[in-house]
Amino acid sequence: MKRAQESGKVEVVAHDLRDFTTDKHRSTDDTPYGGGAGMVMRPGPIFDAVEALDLEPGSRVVMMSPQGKPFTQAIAGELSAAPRLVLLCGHYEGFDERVREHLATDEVSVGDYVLTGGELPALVVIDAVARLIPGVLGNEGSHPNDSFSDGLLEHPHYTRPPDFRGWTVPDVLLSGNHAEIAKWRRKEQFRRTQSRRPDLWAAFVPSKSDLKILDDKKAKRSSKRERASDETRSSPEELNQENTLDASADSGN
Ligand code: JCQ
Repeated sequence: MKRAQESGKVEVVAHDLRDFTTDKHRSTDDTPYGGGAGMVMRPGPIFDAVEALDLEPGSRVVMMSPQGKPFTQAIAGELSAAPRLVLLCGHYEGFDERVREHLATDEVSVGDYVLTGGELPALVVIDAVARLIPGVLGNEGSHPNDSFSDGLLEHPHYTRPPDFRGWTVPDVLLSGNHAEIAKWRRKEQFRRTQSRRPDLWAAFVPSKSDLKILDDKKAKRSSKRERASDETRSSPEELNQENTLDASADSGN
């Protein structure tokens, strides 16, 4: 991000909503109409701050909020096309509804948890969007190896040494057989995504060559089951060790 800003490809400016207040206490929040606990971000300072930016057409005004639409790689790509992004960082119970209705073009959430303010979510959005700007990542142009570029999680990666404390790199990766390596990696992507992200797996549309690999996996799985039942050692746990928070626990199926 530092280099991106120094290169002039990205400019990040923070604005203080208090600079757009007029009362003695410079308050950006107030009590909610209708009563109840907590405070609400006043609309005046937010509208004044955004209007002072004199935005070009196509700019986006994005509210950071747990009520927003889940922020995804696809949204990052869409936002990266805008001439300017304004990220509204709320605190307290949130924004006056008129900000949502008459100022914001988007409302995004970076996850199902509540933070004290929208600043950290805004940094997440800035980082995800900035790296899509040509010349910001070392890796020019498209990002075909990114997680999510095809809707699947990435395969495992290894580097030297081939044996680290007795934990070895899969033989196929040392084989020099590039077709086998590509197939292994694709299978590992399938395996991880099925196991850890059933939502992504359900939305995944396999290509023709993906279907071949999946068929191959299916055949191997049924012969493995046959061998297992021959030896009467196929507890459900052995065949499905996936119900765990342990990221390394996806089954070999
Ligand atoms: C963003 N996931 C969590 C905190 C209220 C809109 O009002 C509020 C905004 C915040 C900050 O954002 C988050 C968040 N994505 O907490 C409280």
